[in-house]
Amino acid sequence: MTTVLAIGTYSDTDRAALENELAPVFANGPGDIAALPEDQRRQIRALTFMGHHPLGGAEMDLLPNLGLIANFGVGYDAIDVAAATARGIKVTNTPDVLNDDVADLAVALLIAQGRQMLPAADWVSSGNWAARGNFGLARKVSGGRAGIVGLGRIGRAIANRLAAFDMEIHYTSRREKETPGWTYHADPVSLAEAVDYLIVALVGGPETENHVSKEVIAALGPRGIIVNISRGSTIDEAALLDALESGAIAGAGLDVFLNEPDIDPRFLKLDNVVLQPHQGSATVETRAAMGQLQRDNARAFLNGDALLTPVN
Ligand code: 8YV
Repeated sequence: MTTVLAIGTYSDTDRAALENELAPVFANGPGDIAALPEDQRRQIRALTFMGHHPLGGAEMDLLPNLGLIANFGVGYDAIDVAAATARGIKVTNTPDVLNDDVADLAVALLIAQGRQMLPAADWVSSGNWAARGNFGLARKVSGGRAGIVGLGRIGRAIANRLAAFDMEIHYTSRREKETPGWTYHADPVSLAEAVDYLIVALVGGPETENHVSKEVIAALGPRGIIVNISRGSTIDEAALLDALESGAIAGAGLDVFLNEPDIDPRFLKLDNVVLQPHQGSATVETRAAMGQLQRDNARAFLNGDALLTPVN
């Protein structure tokens, strides 16, 4: 009897591991649940979920015996956790195992934009270096002032890395935290005024929507670079595009967007950005660890054991 439904586009390795460990029925997205035969839907007790399409109460109601949604990812903003809780459904995620990779990418985006690595690489591959001489000068990143928006697990991993670059660390968070002397700002406008680099590491969801507002972006100023490795929804994207187009800020390094993967075409015309296709956790090692934790949560639930990383 199939008791597990696996939703999402899994890697071949994860798909094989899911088949081996949980023998699930597969579906591409939440929109495909309704098409499963009713007797199969009734058997489902655990759902392994991957992706960013909304999973709400209506979909949960199609699975009357569902007791667990095990998310592949630390961010679970696609899942209506309140609706799950109201139905007695537990939700788990995959925290910590991806902190290093996401923090590495944030630093890479910051340095890539600050040091103009994409245009400089083009300068070499286009033959301009030999034909036209040296590429222009970029800007120094080490020793600069960095503002971390959201000092959770990933924000802290980013701050630790930037501290090793001798950067002055400022942060904003729901509350002041214990740090090795980093400067707390109660609001993001005051944070943006104090720094040159703003690195967004918030959780997604309605609470943080447009947290990096038009005012925050304006406060960062014309030397400012914004890095976002969280969710597209955390920044007022229209205001960000306006600021990048007008030069109100210097540039951005972005891994996340609204409406991924159909991102706003205005991004494609900019020459002051480094864009990534939501790659923060996308290494072989980390994705394997995330998949393992997701399956371990599902198995624990099915065996009646304590969940490893519950969120409700
Ligand atoms: C995604 C992520 O889970 O962990 C997160 O919150 O955004 C990513 O690691 C991954 O892209 C799979 O959808």
